[in-house]
Amino acid sequence: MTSRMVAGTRIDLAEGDITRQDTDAIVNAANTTLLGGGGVDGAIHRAGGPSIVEECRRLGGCATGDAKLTGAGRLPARHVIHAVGPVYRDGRHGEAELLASAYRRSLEVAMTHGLRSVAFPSISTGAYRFPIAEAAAIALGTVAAVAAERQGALELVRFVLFSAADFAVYAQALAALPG
Ligand code: AR6
Repeated sequence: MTSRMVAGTRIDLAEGDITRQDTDAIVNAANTTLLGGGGVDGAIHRAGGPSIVEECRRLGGCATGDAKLTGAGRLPARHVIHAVGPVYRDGRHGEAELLASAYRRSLEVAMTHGLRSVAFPSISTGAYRFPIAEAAAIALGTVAAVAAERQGALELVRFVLFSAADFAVYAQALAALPG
């Protein structure tokens, strides 16, 4: 585990499984239907049980770059924030902005509900094929920017990386953050 304080918010990096996190919310790497899928999405719905998809059905989907909140069923977290990252094409279709927006909207949804600790997976870098080094810089840069704007509103933001290789990429991006 690696940690760094940024503007009153602790940013943690951990290697592991997002479904095991006991933060106020965990973030799902969802798709626009919000009706489930593979990867993180499949793992969250499997571990959390059917109440999550039942709630999702009532939300009417979610735009790319946006995020919506549900309960967390049987998961140790209290809430799931379903965020939709972009499918990576060639980097010229607004992918960077949409990825930053997915992180920013997730944090806004958390803060709107008074949630102070949030765990993220590496959104868009699996099935959606976003290059991970660029994605890590966007993810951490966006969290640092929101932490600076909203001093103290977020206690902990944890990135839960699924492999040692992904962890190493995020560790490098965290060390490269200014300040
Ligand atoms: N905990 C943490 N990270 C995980 C876990 C887990 N349990 N499982 C996978 N990862 P992905 P995306 C990593 O594909 O690229 C779904 O079908 C994985 O190794 O889950 O945003 C949705 O329904 C990778 O590094 O999300 C969408 O259709 C990262 O999490 C689509 O996939 C993200 O991989 C979204 O694709």
